[in-house]
Amino acid sequence: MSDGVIHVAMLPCAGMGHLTPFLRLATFLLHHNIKVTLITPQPTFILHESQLLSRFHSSFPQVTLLHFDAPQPPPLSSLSSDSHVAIPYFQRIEDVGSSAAKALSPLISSFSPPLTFFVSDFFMISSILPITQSLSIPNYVLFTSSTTFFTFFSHFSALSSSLPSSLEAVEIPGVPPLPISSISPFLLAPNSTFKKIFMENSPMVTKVDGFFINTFEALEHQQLEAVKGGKVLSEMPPVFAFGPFVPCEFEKEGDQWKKPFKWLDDQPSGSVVFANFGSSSLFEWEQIKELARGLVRSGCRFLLVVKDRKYYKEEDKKEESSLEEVLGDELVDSVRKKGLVMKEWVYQSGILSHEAVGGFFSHCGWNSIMEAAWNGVPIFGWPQQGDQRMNAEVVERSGWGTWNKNWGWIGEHLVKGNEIGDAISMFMNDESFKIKATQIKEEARKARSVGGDCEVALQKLIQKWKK
Ligand code: BUP
Repeated sequence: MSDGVIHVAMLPCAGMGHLTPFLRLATFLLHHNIKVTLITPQPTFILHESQLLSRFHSSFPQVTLLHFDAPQPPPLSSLSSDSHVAIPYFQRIEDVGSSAAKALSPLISSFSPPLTFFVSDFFMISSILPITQSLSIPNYVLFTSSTTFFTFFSHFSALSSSLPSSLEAVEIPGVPPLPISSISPFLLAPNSTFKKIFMENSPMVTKVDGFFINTFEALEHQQLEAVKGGKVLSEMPPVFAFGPFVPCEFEKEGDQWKKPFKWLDDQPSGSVVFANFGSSSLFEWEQIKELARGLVRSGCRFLLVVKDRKYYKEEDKKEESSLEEVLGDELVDSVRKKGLVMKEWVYQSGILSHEAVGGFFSHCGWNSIMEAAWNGVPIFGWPQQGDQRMNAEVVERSGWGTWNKNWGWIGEHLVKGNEIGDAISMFMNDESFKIKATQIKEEARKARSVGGDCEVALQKLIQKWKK
């Protein structure tokens, strides 16, 4: 530390689900007078990342933005229809890690003021830690998923040899057994890139200076207690629950974010189910049709955001597919009677805060879950990949949502409209989810209030960094 300035460098991996929580954490640190340098790979994985970064920078010009080059995998839009959408993403994680490992040392050793600490991404611990250690810079890691998934991640290398042959569930000390069916098939496969990333990073958990997790006590008390109390791993470094990360103003995109709000403003309070499934859960057209049929059948008002593989061409303005092309004229007509369908990026955290929204039909990405918690919106989960089934469990266990375990991983089978419609109708009419979601919101706000858990934890760290 120099002249009392606390200086952090932060390095998110790829994807909005990683960049967004890094920027929200950066905002939290900036509000506590911590100097922030942000180091990001170029080009970004999707266009929205670079747009979000530039809006963040306009809001906080005092932040130093640095880039390093990382090879860009083929765009999602170029995938053949039988390739899994996650594969280019796994490749991207690997590429960002190895590029960062080459670029970082000269970048950070000359910083002025020198770095007080570094925050890296949990997918890149093995690439970054040797560098920060060689420069004697404390290395904290932002874990961008649930604590539940963290217990699994930190045990992964020990578990992995027994994973495919395990019976029904995996035992992790101090937390409920984890059903094998909740583990991504890519982590059960013998040679996937995703598994390799986990195998490289999971053993490094005990070597870092601490973990920041976007969660809060009332939501994951048992998991946090098990992690912090050394039950999950006896040599666990300090773990700080800094969530829920609060959505920020700079996340609004130009005037475009206003589009669905005009429609939402005309809907009765709590009547709308908002369906959005993340940036990488790209549905086939057949599934999008069933989804639309299901929402019509549910009888609820709905705001549906759809992204198919062509979405990424659209993003690059290479190709557009109209709603009529995807759904057909007849379905478009019935959809328009009750709903609004958007084929573009929306201001999700803002939509979740709109009073017309009474339920969230979600892929259960962790940021999405935390945004729903922040706004007290019940969740019907349709987890598709990665950590999402474990995240859906967190919601179900705490009583503010549910999910259907038979719907499978993305693309495994077609989920029919009648099943979707009946599930959503039951969900939207269940008052118990609403009551519990309101309590979750109160706890979420308390955790982030002045004198709440986050503030107390950060102040303790600031005292430590100042020494
Ligand atoms: Br899609 C979408 N608008 O239209 P998660 C996402 N988001 O603001 P994960 C938007 O992106 P994947 C959109 O609010 C959240 O902060 C959303 O993170 C925002 O998803 C973030 O929910 C997405 O953690 O999957 O697991 O990273 O990358 O598919 O979104």
